[in-house]
Amino acid sequence: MVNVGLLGDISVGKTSILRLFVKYLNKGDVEKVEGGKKCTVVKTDFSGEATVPQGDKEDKLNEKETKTIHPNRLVFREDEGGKAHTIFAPGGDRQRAVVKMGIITISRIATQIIAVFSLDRDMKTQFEFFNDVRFFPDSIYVCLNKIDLYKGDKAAKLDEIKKQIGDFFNKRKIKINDFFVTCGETIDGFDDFNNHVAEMILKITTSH
Ligand SMILES: Nc1nc2c(ncn2[C@@H]2O[C@H](COP(=O)(O)OP(=O)(O)OP(=O)(O)O)[C@@H](O)[C@H]2O)c(=O)[nH]1
Ligand SMILES: [Mg+2]
Repeated sequence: MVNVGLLGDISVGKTSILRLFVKYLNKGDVEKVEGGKKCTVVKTDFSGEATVPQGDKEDKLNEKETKTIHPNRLVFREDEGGKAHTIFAPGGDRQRAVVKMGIITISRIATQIIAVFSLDRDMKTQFEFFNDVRFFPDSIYVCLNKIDLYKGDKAAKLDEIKKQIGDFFNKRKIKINDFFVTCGETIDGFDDFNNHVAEMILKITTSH
């Protein structure tokens, strides 16, 4: 049994990634991806998702409809062998005490961490989020999300961003096991990057 925590700054796409994986499980698509296998949803809990009040939409990051207050959760089972795994996706708005409590709780109980970054905005504030997280395993996984919104010379710039992230965590004596480049929304032409979401979660849960 693996407990995975999806951690990252506000609106990087943690909940979208979890919802997309649930869709892959429900539609049986999880068998079709690289390293795919038959798995079944045991339980989902997205009740910690709250509608963003109009008044809170003053900045660009809050233009979305919902934000996570209490951690979202998925429990699924590998059909063969019957192992169950739990994925937690707490909110990213660490200025709110109740959200921050979720982040701290999940960072303590997760045996594997996926640090999620969005490729559509500055890395600095996204790093600041992780300065507040005190409990980390010795090694983590990194997800670079919103590849569809990433402009510019992809290969070269992605290497530079991976290096920055590696340096940031290595300074804290945290090793990076692997990077995954994903798209958390279903957008034409980005199916492969949707698949990467399922491949990432399967790889992390079924390899431990
Ligand atoms: N274009 C694009 N949009 C995405 C992608 N992933 C997520 N989004 C959008 O980004 C916004 C934020 O997504 P969420 O999944 O709520 O982000 P979050 O990290 O869970 O946010 P908090 O829990 O509130 O911190 C939503 O409007 C999503 O539709 C992606 O890969 N590409
Ligand atoms: Mg969320």
